[in-house]
Amino acid sequence: RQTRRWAHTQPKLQSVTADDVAHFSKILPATSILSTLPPLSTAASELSPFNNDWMNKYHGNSTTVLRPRTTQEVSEIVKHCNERGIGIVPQGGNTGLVGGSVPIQDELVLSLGNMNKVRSFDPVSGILVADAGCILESLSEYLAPHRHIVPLDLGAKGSCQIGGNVSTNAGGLRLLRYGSLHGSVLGLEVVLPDGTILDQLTTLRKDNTGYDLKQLFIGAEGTLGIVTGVSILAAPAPQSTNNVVLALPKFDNVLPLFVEAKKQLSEILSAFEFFDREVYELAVKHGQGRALNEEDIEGAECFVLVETSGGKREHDEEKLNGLLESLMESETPLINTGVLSQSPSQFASLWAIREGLTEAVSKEGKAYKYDISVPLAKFKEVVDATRERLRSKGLLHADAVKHVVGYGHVGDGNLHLNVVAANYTPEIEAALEPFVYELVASYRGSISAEHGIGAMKTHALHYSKGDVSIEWMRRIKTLFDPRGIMNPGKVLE
Ligand code: FAD
Ligand code: 2HG
Ligand code: ZN
Repeated sequence: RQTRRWAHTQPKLQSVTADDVAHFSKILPATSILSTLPPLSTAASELSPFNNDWMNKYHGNSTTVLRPRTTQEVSEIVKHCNERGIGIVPQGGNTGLVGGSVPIQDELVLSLGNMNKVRSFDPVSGILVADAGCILESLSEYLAPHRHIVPLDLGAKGSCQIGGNVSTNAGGLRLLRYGSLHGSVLGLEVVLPDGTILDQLTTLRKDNTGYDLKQLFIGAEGTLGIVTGVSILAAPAPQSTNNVVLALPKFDNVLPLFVEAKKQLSEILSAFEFFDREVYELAVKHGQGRALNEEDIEGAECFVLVETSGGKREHDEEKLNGLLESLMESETPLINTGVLSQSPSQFASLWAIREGLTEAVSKEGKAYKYDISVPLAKFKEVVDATRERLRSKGLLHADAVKHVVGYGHVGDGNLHLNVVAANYTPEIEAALEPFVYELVASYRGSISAEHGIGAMKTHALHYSKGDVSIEWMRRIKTLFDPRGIMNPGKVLE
């Protein structure tokens, strides 16, 4: 059990009973209900994928999972739960990394997976309207023949849902180019905690008619309502994309390289992703992407994946080759080598290394994940300081902490500090927290750049938010959800 703190501070909630299941059976077909309670008596193992998170770090004890197909069904379920005081955990693809998507105790899980239809797409404006349960990758596949792309991409694309992406305000690999979901989401349909349907599913680029309520639900992690529909501005598919993995002799070169890449590639730079040598080795060990040639990466301390996306192949290649040549020919080269993709499969393979880091880390051991914003220049300092901290506590060895690694979205100032341990233990957690949060706060950084607060960081929110901000967050929560049924124990303690 990770935390039960919320139980002391939140309104008392009710467990789901057999009578509730009977009520849900009037709203949903039996095939949309999993419940260990009679009369269904589903085997607990069938609920296991909904009760345990992607890392197998957070474990809930829900007896009942509902899988509605329509917004109306969601509304009726939520209305009943509100009347009865039953806690609800909205669940998308369950790929979240902060324990937000699984129950803390026995809250009901409302899984959006059956709401998976594209509602409309306008190829002229590029506006896509979809059910919240659409899987991100299926939306990309839907848009491809229309020569558009979702303005969001992440390693979990095969499982995560657009509603989950919106609810976590996921950042990912395209943020550098397309900005955050606060900009590209145009409208939302949300079932509020009393069951009311808030229809803000507009398809307007411009709409200044007072408070922009939808923004509250972007990144709310299911604590204010259930997102059932999303209207999002898709981007025209680039005509030409290239990528290159650059091997750097030392971390200090990352920032000058970023400056140079921005200067020379300007409008075609679409990603600038960093990973250190140690995590690269884990990717190779666990089969993520194709290993780079040994001679290409000899002496490399870290790597940067640069992607370009533009409108004309010759123009883009000329710019990228120009950058590589100038980097190699410089008197004090910033890079040792660059591995440039020469085919679509090499392009995919280079991305597979970067996108596969999370999976590689989880295959290697139990990961403590700190998803932080700190000044770019401090990335290495944070990783090194954390490693030293663990060493000084006698915890840096194969039976405790095996690796301390860093990777992430340099272009967005977002470092993923991962501590890979043999097991989750109180000693390791005590060595890391509040140490990491204090370090981040000392740089006036953010304790969550993209994954959210979930159940993991409710107690640490104050490292990034002042008392006044937290108080107003509480007031907003109480205004929307006075009975505290929506994802209890998440975001706010
Ligand atoms: P879930 O995990 O199911 O839920 C996440 C949170 O949103 C929970 O609090 C849940 O209650 C809430 N929620 C879900 N659906 C709804 C809904 N319809 N209405 C209201 N609340 C809802 N994140 C990044 O930001 N950038 C990355 O690059 C990135 N890469 C990842 C790579 C891997 C391999 C993995 C495993 C995760 C990664 N993540 C990344 C984490 C990221 O937060 C999720 O992948 C994704 O955004 C969550 O979507 P989901 O559908 O899985 O949501
Ligand atoms: C990424 O950027 C994701 O790959 C996951 O946000 C980060 O594994 C992590 O900690
Ligand atoms: Zn990330």
